[in-house]
Amino acid sequence: MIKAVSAVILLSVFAFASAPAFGPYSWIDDNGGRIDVGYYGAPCIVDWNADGLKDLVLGQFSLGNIRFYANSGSNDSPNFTTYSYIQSDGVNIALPYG
Ligand SMILES: [Ca+2]
Repeated sequence: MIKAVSAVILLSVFAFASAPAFGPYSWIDDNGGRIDVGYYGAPCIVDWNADGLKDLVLGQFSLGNIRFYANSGSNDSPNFTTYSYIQSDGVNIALPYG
């Protein structure tokens, strides 16, 4: 039994052992201007509104708010025009900062 568990763990390690590959960085723009949240920006690419397009969810240091940029382009060529703050019960979610 111990050998079987060890084999499963070892196979799991090999299945996820490949290193991530990163390309060169690029700036993300909205309405032709560079998105800038100051410092300590925390971006996440996720289909937040479940429309099949990957959106940008971006934590910002200032006020600890979280921006949501809906993707109006495609997954291969995303387009972000404006943002709204993610809210809960009509209130902007704010995480501790500073
Ligand atoms: Ca989406």
